[in-house]
Amino acid sequence: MNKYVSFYNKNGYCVVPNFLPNYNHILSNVYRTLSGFFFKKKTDANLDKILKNISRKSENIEIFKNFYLGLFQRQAEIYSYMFNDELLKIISKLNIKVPYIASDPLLMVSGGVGGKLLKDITNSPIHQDWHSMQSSTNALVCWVPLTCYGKDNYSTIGIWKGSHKNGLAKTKNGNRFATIKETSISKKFKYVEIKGNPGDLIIFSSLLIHRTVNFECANTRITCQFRYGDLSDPILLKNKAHFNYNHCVPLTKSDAGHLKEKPRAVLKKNKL
Ligand SMILES: O=C(O)CCC(=O)C(=O)O
Ligand SMILES: [Fe+2]
Repeated sequence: MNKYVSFYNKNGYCVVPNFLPNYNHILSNVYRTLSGFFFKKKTDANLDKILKNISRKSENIEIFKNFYLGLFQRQAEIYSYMFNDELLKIISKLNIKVPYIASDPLLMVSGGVGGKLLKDITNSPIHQDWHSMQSSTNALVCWVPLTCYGKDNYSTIGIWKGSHKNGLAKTKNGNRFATIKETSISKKFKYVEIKGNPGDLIIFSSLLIHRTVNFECANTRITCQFRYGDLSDPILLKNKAHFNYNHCVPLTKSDAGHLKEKPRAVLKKNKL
């Protein structure tokens, strides 16, 4: 473990290979969730095939975007992984003393057919997660790809090694992220694109500068993300216990008038 801690402190990230050997379990649930929702049948077909089938009907594209942002990313099973003992042990070694959940855990689809459907919803520009988390200084992101990343035609993230040490960078407001100009990043920080296998755990500081790296015609990558902050950091009190997370934007324009189908009253009938 110590080698991960010293690598993390120096570089702002570390990779724990093969952290989640049963990643396939989540992955096949994801397939079943998607095909169950759109086709009312559960299949184990591969992700790109399912997504291609979904995109065949043009009306599905909007539904898929809504589904992805509002419901799909919040499947109950993913929440249970936030309390994984091993994960909590590792983040405590990385100096998170009193962990709290700085954002809902997320499933993220990137590249391939999924990336084409979601466009800029899923393509992150150069950023630090701290801007959207506004949590403790030591807050961190655990990233668990359920597919390969950075190889075999799967997208990945590019990071600037050690850039967490410079604190919060200057940004301009983007659509979904506070964005950093590449030219403003010090040349001291070496840029690397990480690659590896499904089930690896990549932990990075919320201050590490990074971005999505997308490959044209790639396969669809899918990643679980867990973000933790530390209640023991005095910065939280200074920020008046502010809680912010605006990454996975919920559906805000709720206009009941657009609903075609309303829940039927079953209460009277069944005398519940
Ligand atoms: O998985 C990715 O492509 C990067 C996502 C990311 O950086 C974020 O959601 O903050
Ligand atoms: Fe990020």
